[in-house]
Amino acid sequence: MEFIRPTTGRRTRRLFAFAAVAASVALVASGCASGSDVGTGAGAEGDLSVTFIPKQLNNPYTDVVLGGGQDGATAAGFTGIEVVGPLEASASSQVSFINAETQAGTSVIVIAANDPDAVGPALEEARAAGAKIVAFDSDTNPKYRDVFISQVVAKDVALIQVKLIAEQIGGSGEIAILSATANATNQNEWIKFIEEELASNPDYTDITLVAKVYGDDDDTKSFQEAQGLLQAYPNLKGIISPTTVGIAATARYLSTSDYKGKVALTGLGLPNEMRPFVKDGTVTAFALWDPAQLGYVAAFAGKALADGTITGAKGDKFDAGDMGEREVGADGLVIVGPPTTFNADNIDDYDF
Ligand code: RAM
Repeated sequence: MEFIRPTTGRRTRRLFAFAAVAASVALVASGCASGSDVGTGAGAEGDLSVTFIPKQLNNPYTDVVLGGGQDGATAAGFTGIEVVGPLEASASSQVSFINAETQAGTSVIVIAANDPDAVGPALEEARAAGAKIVAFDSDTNPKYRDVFISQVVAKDVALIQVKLIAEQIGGSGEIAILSATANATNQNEWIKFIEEELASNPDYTDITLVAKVYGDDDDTKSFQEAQGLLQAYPNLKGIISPTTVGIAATARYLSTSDYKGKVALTGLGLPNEMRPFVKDGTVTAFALWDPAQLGYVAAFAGKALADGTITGAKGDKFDAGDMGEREVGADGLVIVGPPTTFNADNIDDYDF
């Protein structure tokens, strides 16, 4: 299987990458366990292997991230490339997959943590066996990984969502957050910054956050949580859902309810999933980054760690192929790119 490099502005190539990976992940999900070897196979002396462990496999966002990841891993020169992971994003669901990689002697594990600490002991064992650990999307406790590849500056993710909801509700009223799982590092960091911004920015004095609920990145549960919010808070004016699963499920609920066009919805969504809800007036604007780039840069970071050209120290620089040279910041943090806001004017320019 070939993977096409994510190149900003070349939408058709990206669509192809997404379709290819969606097919591979579908194979994984319907196969016996939750894994697939999509590379040329490791084994020969000196070969480097990488395994991606996303939060969960049955998530369209994950498919796009892994498309970039597998493409980046191929371009970086890994000879064994695998994707394994749980079908739901519970805290300890990734431990058995990490243990299997330790047993297999995998060179690099790239993981989006469902819980910052639950994966810790297993990752420590993997490291003791020689593996390099790249966290991406959702960080582990920093002591358990070499670098964290973050899609954007965490605070910027929070600020853009607060700004969008404030605009959409006219600057005052009750809002709620519909998140993914309660343990997810990325979600909790964004929510912390959202709460801080609401509390400290005078522009948002008249906005009240009344509830935080968790759809667990499960479509049905997210849909039900959205429904529950609207019933429990009759004065609710807006919902922020910083998860692609949550925002799509909430939009689906709103779109056929009396709340359509009356209760605002923003957050982080995939343009292809959100397009119908932007076109039908359920959603005005939402944000995201390019998920394929996240996986792509993570693969190159893993290669640089495995080669020993970086250790994850501040100031380390590594080549990230089409994404250019990247620098490691404080606490092993690597930032990929800026967030984009999608609305009726630009959504048709994106295909992921
Ligand atoms: C969901 C997941 C993921 C997050 C995106 C925005 O798919 O929770 O971790 O980064 O949304």
